[in-house]
Amino acid sequence: MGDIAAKGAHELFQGIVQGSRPHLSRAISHVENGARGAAELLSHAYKARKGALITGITGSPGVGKSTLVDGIVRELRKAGHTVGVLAVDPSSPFTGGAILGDRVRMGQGHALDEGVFFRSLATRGHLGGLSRHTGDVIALLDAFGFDHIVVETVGAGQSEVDIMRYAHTVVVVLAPGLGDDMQAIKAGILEIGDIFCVNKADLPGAERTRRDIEMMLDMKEPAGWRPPVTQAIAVNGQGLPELVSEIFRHQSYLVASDTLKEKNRWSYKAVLEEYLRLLTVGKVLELASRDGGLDAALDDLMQGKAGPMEVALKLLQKYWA
Ligand SMILES: Nc1nc2c(ncn2[C@@H]2O[C@H](COP(=O)(O)OP(=O)(O)O)[C@@H](O)[C@H]2O)c(=O)[nH]1
Ligand SMILES: [Mg+2]
Repeated sequence: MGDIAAKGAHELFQGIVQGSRPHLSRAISHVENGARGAAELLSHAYKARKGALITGITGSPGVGKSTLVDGIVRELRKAGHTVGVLAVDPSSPFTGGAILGDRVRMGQGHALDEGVFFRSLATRGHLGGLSRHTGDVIALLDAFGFDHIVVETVGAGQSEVDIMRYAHTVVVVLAPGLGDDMQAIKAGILEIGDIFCVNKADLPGAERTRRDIEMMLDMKEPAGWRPPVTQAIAVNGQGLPELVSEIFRHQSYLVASDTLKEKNRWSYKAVLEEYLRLLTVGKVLELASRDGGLDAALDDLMQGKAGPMEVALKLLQKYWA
């Protein structure tokens, strides 16, 4: 866990706005490791955000998200846009490190392209699939000046809801023949998708899956935006131009309907919630575990001397000022 002094933070920030990728990489590492000085760096970065369009890609493991992201990046590059890609990986419960597969495999085809930047974040066991630092790293990428930011996240319950708060456009990826996916849809994925993509359309059942989603969308109250259901074969790039054109169409819709601002405000609320949690819960837990206060509180609970509300209030009074 390195420290960056105020001067270091400023220098890193200068490097970022001047387009230095090594500076960007280092800044992300500092943020990920919670280095001292990261708060100052981030404060610069948030103020210098340039307004990248942010697309979230979510869905069950194995549906082809990473492969699709690769194709999306290719299409965005063809259209002349620069892209920052953030893959939020499930962390191993033993080491807390990101699973290496995606880190190595993703982005290989773009290794020499200056207009693309790939990075994975470990989730570090944070509840939901998103790293606690996702919002901060998005701000760094935005300050760097990418036109688009694409975030891939594991589709595991709460994470879909979390990513929705940082993304302007959420693409829910499904694959044919996965009963689980239909379960997931019932569990709320339907609510968060701005675009649905049935990937692996080379496998049997894709059309059926597409129709199932359309039917479920039919049952919803019509709102301003009807999520399109696209099909793709990510491994050979089929359907990718259509998917990317739907992403563009959704982003134009957000601007035209004036909901982009609303979305940005909502995503700042998510960021603020993270910071408030860090300053309150994080601070109390850290201080109380240093001087035995946490152990004492747990003893009280274990021995039935006090209820959780009492104990929590006491901890707040003692450690949070
Ligand atoms: N048949 C088929 N396989 C695909 C397709 N897209 C991805 N895959 C494969 O599905 C597996 C999982 O892909 P990956 O992109 O890692 O999925 P993720 O876990 O959702 O990121 C890999 O072996 C891919 O090669 C597709 O369109 N058709
Ligand atoms: Mg993946």
